[in-house]
This record gives sequence, C-alpha cells and structure tokens, in this order.
Amino acid sequence: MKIGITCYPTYGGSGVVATELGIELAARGHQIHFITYSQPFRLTGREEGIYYHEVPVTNYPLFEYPPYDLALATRMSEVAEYYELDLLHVHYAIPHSVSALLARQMLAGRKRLPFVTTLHGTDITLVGLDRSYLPITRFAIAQSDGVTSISSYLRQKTVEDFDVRRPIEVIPNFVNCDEYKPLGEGRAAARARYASSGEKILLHLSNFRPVKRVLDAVEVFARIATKIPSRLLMVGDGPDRSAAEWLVNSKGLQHRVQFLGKQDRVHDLLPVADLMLMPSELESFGLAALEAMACRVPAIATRVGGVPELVEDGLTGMLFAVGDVEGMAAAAAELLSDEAKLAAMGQSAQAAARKRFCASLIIPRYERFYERILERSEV
Ligand code: GMT
Repeated sequence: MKIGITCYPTYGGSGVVATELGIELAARGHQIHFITYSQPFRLTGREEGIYYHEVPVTNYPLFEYPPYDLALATRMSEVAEYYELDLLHVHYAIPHSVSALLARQMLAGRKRLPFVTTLHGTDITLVGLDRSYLPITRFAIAQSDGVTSISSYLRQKTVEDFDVRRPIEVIPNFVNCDEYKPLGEGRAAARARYASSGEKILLHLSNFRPVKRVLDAVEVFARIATKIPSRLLMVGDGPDRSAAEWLVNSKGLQHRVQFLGKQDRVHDLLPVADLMLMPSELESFGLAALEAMACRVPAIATRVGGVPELVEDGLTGMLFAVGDVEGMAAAAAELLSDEAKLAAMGQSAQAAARKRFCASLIIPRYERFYERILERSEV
C-alpha cells in the first residue's frame, strides 16, 4: 500500500507512534509518505521506503495566524495525486483530520482518498473539548473513513464527550521489542555513566507539559533519596522543565538529578534504569511506560485514563492516585530495597509488553484495518 501519514513531528507520544508506525510499515514493504511541517524527530531520513514531504506555510503580514491546516490540506492532496497514495492516516484529530477531509474533497471525482484518524488523547480530552474546536473535531471524526483510538478508555471518552456514534476501533500503542529490550552485558557500563555501583536509577520521560506532573516526579524522588542511594534521570524537555530544575535545586538535589533534555535514542537510556516514574494527571495510554516495560523497567504510575489497560497494579508496575507522592515514594523505596521483587516485577513488565504490545502483533492490525477501509471505499 502507499500510505500518507500526518502527525505532529516534534516531541510527543502521538508523533512517536505515527513515526514508528511508518517505519514498521515500510519495513513490511509499504510505501510511506510523511506529510508534516518538519521531519519527524525519530526519522533519520535514510529509511528505505519512506518519503518526507514538508508542508510549507507561507506567512503574510495580514495573517496573524498562518493557516497551517489549509497548507496541509493542499500538500496532502498534491502528494496523494502525484504519488498515487491509497489512503491517508492522520494522527491526532486536530487539525489533521479536518485537513484530510478537505484533501479528500479536493480530489473528489479524480481520485479516491480515504482517510483514517487515530485519536491519541489530548485531542479528545483537552483540546477537543474546547468549544472552538469541539464541533469541527466531531465533524471530522464523523467524516473519517476509519477511526482508531489507542485505548478503550479513549474510545469510551470520545463516545461520551463527543457523542460519536460511528464505530471506533481500539488498536493499542506498540513497541519494537527488538529495539526496546534489556541491555544485557553492557548494562553495568551504561549505568556507570549516570550512577555509582551502589546507587539505584529512576527515570522520568515526557514532554514536560503540565499534564505530566513533572514536579511530582521530583517530589517522589526527593522522598526516595532520603532512604535509598539513588539518582534521577529526567529525559525530555518542555514548558515545566525550568520549574522542575528550580525544585531540584531548592531541595539540594542537583547532584542526584540529571536533566538530559530531548533524546533521540531513548531505547539506549531506558534500560539503564531500575524504575520509571510516570505521575501524570492523565494518560490515554502511557507510551513511555510501555517502552520502559519492554526494557524490563516497571513503572510507578498514576491510575488514570488508559494506564490500567497497560500496567497491572502490583504485577507489572504500581498505580496510585494523582498527586499521591507519598504513596509512590514509599512503594518505590520498598521495591528498590527488595532486589528479588524488583526483578520479578521487571520480568513481568517485559513479558506483558512482549505478549500484548510488540509491533509484530499490532502492525498487522493496522494493515487489516487499512484493507477494510480500502475495500469499503471501492464500492
Ligand atoms: O501526552 C502528551 O502530551 C502527548 C500526547 C500526544 O498526542 O503526543 O500523548 C498522547 O498520546 C500518546 C501516544 O498515543 C499516549 O501514550 C499518551 O498517553 C497521550 N497523552 C495523554 O492522553 C495525556
């Protein structure tokens, strides 16, 4: 198949999923065309079967807000026509599904261009509920040829909040289990870059937006550090980074916490950790926790959104109420001081990731979904 993929190419879970999906599909022989405003950050630009089309957004003094969604629709229709795409797959409903709808209409009578919308989370739970976006998002979801969501929670939320009556297929997020795996023999050497041999390593990975409650990660670590010799690696960047740095410094933890910024190769970093901290206000899925689990690193996380569909409390990780920094810290400290329990939880986490969320299991579900959409759009 020839598939056009649009996503937010910068740091964020939906862009990661879209990019990894494109890479996996290309590896299975499909031709993939990314149509985005900049090259998705996990692409090297050298992958076989993957093409990148930038969306140029021309500014003009009259435009206080350059109309990106229109430029995107234009580029989608051009790429679809010139490269004979079979379908478009847009990740994150706003504004991508609206642009895809316009592109489909622009080509009507000349070329069929069905489009699939994948809902990721804040497109529904936050942004989509804003009155200025809700009606048009609901419309574009209804007009999509196929809609998927990354968890049952998000499907339910979309049905309830948007009053969507069309079917939504749940296709969960996935991880490449050949890339995201424990480090094996090189682990001790990799850990030595961040901690001394008697110390434990905790890791937080996010885009440092308020919904991630990055300060809670610091609060949890501050409590753990009073009991367990440990280090915290903060991976990612975003609006709450400087507040987190300030908190770390004000607690005198600057020699125990390292801010690593945005990292391209998180699969090299995750497996050095003993535990992942994901204290989010909301996660429709929690991709960072899945990536850690595949590396045999269990997550201390919040019981929100789709996280319970991923993490089995007490078996493959531990779940707490939002803001329960005391509970998270106590559980983490206990786990870190019990090597056998920590290792067993890591094993169970990895086993669950491999059994349910490996790319090799999930990508064929997207392929079958596309085939159904194409069959339907032929009639
Ligand atoms: O959480 C974010 O701020 C980023 C957002 C995105 O769309 O880039 O993440 C959402 O999609 C991810 C990939 O499907 C999920 O793993 C995240 O749980 C989800 N975030 C929220 O629901 C808050």
